[in-house]
Amino acid sequence: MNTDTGRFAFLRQLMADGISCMFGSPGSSEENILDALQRQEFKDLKYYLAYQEGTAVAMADAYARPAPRLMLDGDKFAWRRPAVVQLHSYAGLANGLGMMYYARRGYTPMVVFAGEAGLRYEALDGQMAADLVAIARPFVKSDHNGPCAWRVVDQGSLLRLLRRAIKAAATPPMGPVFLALPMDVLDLPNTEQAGRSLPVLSNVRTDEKTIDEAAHLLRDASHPLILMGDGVAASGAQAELTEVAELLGAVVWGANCSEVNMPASHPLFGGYLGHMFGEDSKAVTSAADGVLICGTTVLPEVFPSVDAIFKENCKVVHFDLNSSEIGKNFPITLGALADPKTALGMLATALKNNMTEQQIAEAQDRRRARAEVKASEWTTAREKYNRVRDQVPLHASRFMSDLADRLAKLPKPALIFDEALTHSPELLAYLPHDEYGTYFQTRAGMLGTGLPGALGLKVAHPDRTVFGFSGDGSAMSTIQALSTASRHDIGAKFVVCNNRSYRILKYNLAAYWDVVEAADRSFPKEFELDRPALRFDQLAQAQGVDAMRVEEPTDIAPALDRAMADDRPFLIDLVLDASL
Ligand SMILES: Cc1ncc(C[n+]2csc(CCOP(=O)(O)OP(=O)(O)O)c2C)c(N)n1
Ligand SMILES: [Mg+2]
Repeated sequence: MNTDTGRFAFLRQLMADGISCMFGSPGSSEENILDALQRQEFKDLKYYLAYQEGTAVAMADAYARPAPRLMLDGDKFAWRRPAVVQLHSYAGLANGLGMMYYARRGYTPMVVFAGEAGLRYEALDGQMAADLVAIARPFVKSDHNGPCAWRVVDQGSLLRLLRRAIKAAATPPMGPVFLALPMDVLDLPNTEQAGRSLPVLSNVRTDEKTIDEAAHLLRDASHPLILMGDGVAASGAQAELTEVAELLGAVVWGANCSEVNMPASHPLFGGYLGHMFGEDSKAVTSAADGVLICGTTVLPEVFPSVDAIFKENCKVVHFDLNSSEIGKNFPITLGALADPKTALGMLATALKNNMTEQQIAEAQDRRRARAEVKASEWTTAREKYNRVRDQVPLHASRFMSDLADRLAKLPKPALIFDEALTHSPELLAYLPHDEYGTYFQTRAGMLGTGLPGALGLKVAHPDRTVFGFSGDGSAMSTIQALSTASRHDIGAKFVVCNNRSYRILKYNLAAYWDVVEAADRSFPKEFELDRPALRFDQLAQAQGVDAMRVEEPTDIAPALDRAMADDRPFLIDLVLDASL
């Protein structure tokens, strides 16, 4: 067999870039690649089979999010390898699009490719013929030249385009990119040399004058605020952000924030602004007179505020690697294209050099006051949770508290994927995420990320304990991820928060009723998931994943014993109180 054709070159290029696995769901138009993958030469390139495309992309997203920067032989600097996803023609690609959007909003480095029957069939409009690049375009990362989606039409440019895809995905601001691969192009001889792709070094530095101006604007604020997002984690700038917050005595709120961008236990971490209502966020943003925005979009709710979110004369500074987010929706005072890590480090130095004694004292007072507020909020919450400790149906806080006791005994913090949705506040209360790269939330309003998300994290960190939380509604949309877990023996632990409803939709509708002053306030029956009564333990067992149902406080310990006993996948069907 001629192993010098494109399909082999394609896989060699992935290996030359240090890519060690891909996630996918194959079809006939990718069969030549799957066939090539069987060769001994590619034994270190592992293929994780997903049973639906959404789960493939969501797994890949979670796999890539905690990926470290790697400096392999031949690299000029350390960079994050993108996750690779194989989808099937238009049908598989279309199924994966929602999760690609989700990856884009989180700056996940990802190369998605799909096969086509072949260029020779172009005029025949055969079954499955579709313009894959056009389908992918709205869902991939864009750079100055437009959406990063390409089709390989000549065998001489297969590796050129693959390396371009890898480069684009891995160059900050990172994101998913797409490549269409006609089968016949991959079956032609390929003489391109596989070699290391070259992402663009993007530790963009802004000048001292701009930093000094930012320091000047911010140090004068008496109510400083920081809005942060996943661009901070992508740049590895958490320590620098925390230092700036401490210097300013500024409360930090997450916006489009689904990772550990700052330790959650820190007195100055305020929480998340939420992804639904701009008016809720405005209560926080409009109280500030000096705002630093870093690594995020302002503001990303489903129903954002159309009117000004900052008060008049508020000084607003924005540092970002994504220039299109700077000053996008609301006017700012100063904005600069800058890598968050570098800019925040420089800003911390400028603040240390320039803050007056009085400004330092005031910042410390704000920090102390905030610590007291946070401690008292936690005392109130704990009292509330203690009152419902033994109730049946279970309150989520009881399970989270018992789980936190177990996880505290681990030598290294567990990794958590949080799609607990309406039960996420209880999770966050008992399992505050402090270590960078240990906590990941769903984002961009995407449903169904919890189960595949736990899998992606466990593939990335096989040596760590991984817990993935999902709502019951959410779990139903990607339940087949459990088959991937048992097939590949990926030892993630899953917790389905089974409240027999789309509970979040009820909260959101109640908020809408307030806006429209509705008289009739009964919830649509479509928000109830009680018929059929879903047994997630049985759905897991049917896919080869061991499981237990937890209904009462006394069920929790045996379930956690089983979950923690070995490194095999395990699911807990957690039956919870559904009241609002
Ligand atoms: C792919 C997708 N489908 C539908 C929705 C709309 N949606 C958002 S939250 C939600 C219900 C979530 O229910 P569940 O997972 O049970 O969590 P709970 O609200 O009960 O905590 C739905 C249907 C969405 N955001 N994304
Ligand atoms: Mg639910």
